[in-house]
Amino acid sequence: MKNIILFGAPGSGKGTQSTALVERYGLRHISTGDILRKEIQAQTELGNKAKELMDKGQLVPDAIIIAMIEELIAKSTEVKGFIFDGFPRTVAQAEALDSMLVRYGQKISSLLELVVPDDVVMQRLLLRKEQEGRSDDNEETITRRLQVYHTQTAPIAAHYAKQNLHHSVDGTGAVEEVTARLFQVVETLA
Ligand code: B4P
Repeated sequence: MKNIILFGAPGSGKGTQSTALVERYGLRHISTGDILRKEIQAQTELGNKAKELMDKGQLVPDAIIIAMIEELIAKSTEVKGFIFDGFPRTVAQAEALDSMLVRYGQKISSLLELVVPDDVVMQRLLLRKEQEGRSDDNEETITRRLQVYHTQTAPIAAHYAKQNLHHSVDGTGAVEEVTARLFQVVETLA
């Protein structure tokens, strides 16, 4: 099984590139951002709590996210592997994911980091605000999300580098160019 973490700053192209990876390799896509946005739309208790935090550019508590992922993995039988998009976002989430996978006789195959400078990310997300109107895509919240990324999320790269599972991929340029770079790395994975 291939279990891939697609990693990077907000707006680095995780959601965009997940679609291409899922199509090519038939992996099960798990996007915590998408799951949370569905909860918000359905106005569940979790959704209301998540909206408050997401609109401030903060992370949803680890315990909630970890329980959500555990349930999804338990339900996903007969899959070729997973593509984790936007998860893990803290080292605690990464450690919980590692132990969860061990319980299912699985492990992470690779963490693919999409490297995109902060100013490019800012431009992309402001453009998405115009196109899709996501409430967390305004300048103040994006700045906060980037701070949270650099302090709480970026250390995850070192966690997987220690296991020789970290690969950096240039996330700038056209979507198709980035996809081609990702495919090149995935082809080298066992
Ligand atoms: P996410 O939904 O994960 O949102 P994101 O980080 O902004 O990235 P996304 O995948 O949507 O965007 P993409 O880079 O593809 O998280 C939202 C919030 O949910 C978080 O801030 C947090 O509060 C909460 N949350 C989610 N997961 C959590 C967790 N595990 N723990 C705690 N809290 C969690 O694309 C961005 C834009 O760039 C798009 O418009 C796209 O079209 C464009 N784009 C992509 N590639 C491009 C390219 N090569 N060139 C030009 N534009 C490009």
